[in-house]
Amino acid sequence: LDQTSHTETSRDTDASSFDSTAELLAPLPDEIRRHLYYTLGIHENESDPSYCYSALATAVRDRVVPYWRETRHRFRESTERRVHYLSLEFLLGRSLNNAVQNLDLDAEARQGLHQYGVTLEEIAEEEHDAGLGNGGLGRLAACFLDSCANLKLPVAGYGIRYEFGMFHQFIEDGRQVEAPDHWLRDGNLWEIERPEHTKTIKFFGHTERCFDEKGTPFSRWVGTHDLLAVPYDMPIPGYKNETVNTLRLWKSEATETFDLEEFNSGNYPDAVVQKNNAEQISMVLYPNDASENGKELRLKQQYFLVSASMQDVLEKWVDQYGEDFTDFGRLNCFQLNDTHPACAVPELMRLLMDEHKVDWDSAWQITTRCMAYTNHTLLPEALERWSVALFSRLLPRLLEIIYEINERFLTQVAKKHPGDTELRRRVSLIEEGDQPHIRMAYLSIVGSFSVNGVAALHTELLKNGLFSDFYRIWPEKFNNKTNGVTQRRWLSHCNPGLRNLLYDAIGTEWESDMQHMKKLVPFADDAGFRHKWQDVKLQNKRRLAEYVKSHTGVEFMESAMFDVQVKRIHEYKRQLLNVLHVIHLYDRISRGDTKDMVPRCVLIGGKAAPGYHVAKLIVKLINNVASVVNADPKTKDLLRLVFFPNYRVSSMEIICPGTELSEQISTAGKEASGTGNMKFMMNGAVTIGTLDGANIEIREQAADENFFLFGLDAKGVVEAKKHYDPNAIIAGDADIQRIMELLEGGAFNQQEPGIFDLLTKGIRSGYDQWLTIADLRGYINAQAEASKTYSDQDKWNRMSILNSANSGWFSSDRTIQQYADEIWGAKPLQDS
Ligand code: B1N
Repeated sequence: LDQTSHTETSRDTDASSFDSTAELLAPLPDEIRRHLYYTLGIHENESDPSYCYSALATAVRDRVVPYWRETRHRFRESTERRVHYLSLEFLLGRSLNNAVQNLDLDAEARQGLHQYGVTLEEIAEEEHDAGLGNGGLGRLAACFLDSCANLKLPVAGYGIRYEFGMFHQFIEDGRQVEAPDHWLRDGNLWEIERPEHTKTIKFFGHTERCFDEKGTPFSRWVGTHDLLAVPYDMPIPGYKNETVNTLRLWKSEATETFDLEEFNSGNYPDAVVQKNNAEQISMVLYPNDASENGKELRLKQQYFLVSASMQDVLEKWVDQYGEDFTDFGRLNCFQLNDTHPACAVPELMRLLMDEHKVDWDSAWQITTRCMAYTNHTLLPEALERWSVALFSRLLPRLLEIIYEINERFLTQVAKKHPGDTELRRRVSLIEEGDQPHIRMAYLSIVGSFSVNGVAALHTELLKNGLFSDFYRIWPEKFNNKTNGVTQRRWLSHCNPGLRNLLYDAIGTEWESDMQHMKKLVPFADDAGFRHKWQDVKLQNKRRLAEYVKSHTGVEFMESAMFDVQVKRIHEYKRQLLNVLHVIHLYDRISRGDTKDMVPRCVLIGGKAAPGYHVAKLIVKLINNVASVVNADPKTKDLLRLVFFPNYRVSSMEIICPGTELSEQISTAGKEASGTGNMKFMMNGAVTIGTLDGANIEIREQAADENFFLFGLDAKGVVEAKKHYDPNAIIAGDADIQRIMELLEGGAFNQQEPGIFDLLTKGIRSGYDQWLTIADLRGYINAQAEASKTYSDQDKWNRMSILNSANSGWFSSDRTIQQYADEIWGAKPLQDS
């Protein structure tokens, strides 16, 4: 035992019976005052919202800490299986309200703030979003941690403490402009630095072949450039259950000896620059959602996270069990959030063999017993491949191990399928060619005991498409875990009006067990209840309209249907299809075809990857169409379009409660799951969507008549591509023809001719991968159906209630229970 872990252990043992510290704390209002005075040094009458935020957050954190220490103690003492969720992204959003809600401190917090003349809502706005993720994949990791804590599961998250999270999006002249997101500028009250658990990470250098006393050969990785990984822990409080789990985020720093040579040679400035190089690794989140980037720094980030986290887990193991790794695989599980942490496979092999003298066969047995891989995308451009050349320079020892894994795997394949060299070429971990590449997905499959997709359709497409060779080799590895979202943030917290209505109607159990939402079904037939339901929606629409007005200047009419599409901007998600429909409505209004037209307010929001030119052009188009539509007096009371800037977790908390129609219109077979679709459903929005990702399951749960379906299915898409002729469809459909005439005639870019040609040419191309025109007629018709339904408000409210009532399946508690039962074999931590 080294000194630090020893003291750590004995300190924890001392604290075994639940701590009296909690009882030392005064009532929350007094604690807020105390922190204002003593922690912040502020006089009562100098307090402003930002001081109040700090005082309340610190007081709430003090309440979290004893549970946190207690949970960590139980985690360390437990002899059950532990799970480590490895992810390059955790899109947490804000923490204050989450902690207040989960520790049941709402009333006390409001009472405490009262004397300073601020509300909880106002001061919550002071907190910067923790935007350490791009979109669905990162937010899923955050929802999963919340559910693990709710279920008292022994799960720790491991990620990177990016200095800069997801960029801030401004719109200038209709175009996206990026600005850095320095979320840590005002400090982060929700983290505790743990320098005593710092790890050393190696890069570069080379390997040497050596022999031990018995003459057995082994490899040594030498001549490396080392840097430090310093952990910062964030608390993940469970819902009113005295459990607080940990998210450990690593920050990179230079070692003290890092620059010794430079210093000694008198090159002080260069030495300081070297230090900066080390700190670069955790500097910024790569803003590419579901697209490849292949940059050296990104691979460094991946290995940095993986190596620090694996060392951390192994160190705790050795503390508890010594150098005997027999049960390591049985008692540990690493869930890989996509292939981004796939280096975990060779890194665990390396640590076991090189640092702990475990032989290859035992190390491989242990590794494949504890790795589990989740795939999140079928898009070819998002499948990670790293060039062998880069890998051999940066991580030479890992490359050696990957080659050996591959050789043994291919030998095994050859034995099973003798003579099938084509199969061996297809499944090889190395893609051969001028520049050979490592296929990270294949490495993850070979090294894991479980491979899962994130929605039923997605998993089927993995088994029978992308990974079919591997499915034939190991059918037992493959399984589905349909995504979910936490109802604590995405219903209870963000929609207090609906929460209170639900409390009155069906009680409170749904907050920790969403199966209870089913009790709401009979209320759909209760006219009085439907009325209350509609009233809550109206209040939420007003809140959203104010939010839109203050951020864009555009007025939403409260009686209009609120039609929303918020998600990353990507061609496959087809924001373009949405715009084409808006242009269609605008065209009808222009022609005076407004009989029975249902007023609509359309909101589109999301970020485009900075290097994704077409996505950025789509943003510009949305803004230009919005300018023309909103400025035309004829659209008054009938149609509004806005592009909502800087869409993020905290904006979704206001957007989803006020949404009536949820746009989930990706080309079938392309959206692995989607999770925004689930948040909208919980909040009573009705979906207009394709048979893609989790939409299919949403429609099954809500029933067909409560979902507006259109478009080709995944099979139909493959079929249609063989003879796709968009120009023929356009020519044969007068509405679509007029849409294209408006677009191509420059109606939305009079001052900037030609700027949208790339988009219109794409739409007209027989090679348009996203089949925009193929689905447009169906989409327009489904939209008309939605409008018609909306004009019967009673019918609409029924659909809305039934969507919410049947959304229980999409709780991440259900998803996590399935991970725990079917993959991890994890059980709740026992109360002490
Ligand atoms: O993961 C979500 C799914 O609900 C979405 O359908 C899916 O698109 C999303 C590389 C990704 N897949 N792949 C990514 C993110 C960042 C990156 O650098 C790929 N994100 C998804 C949750 O399952």
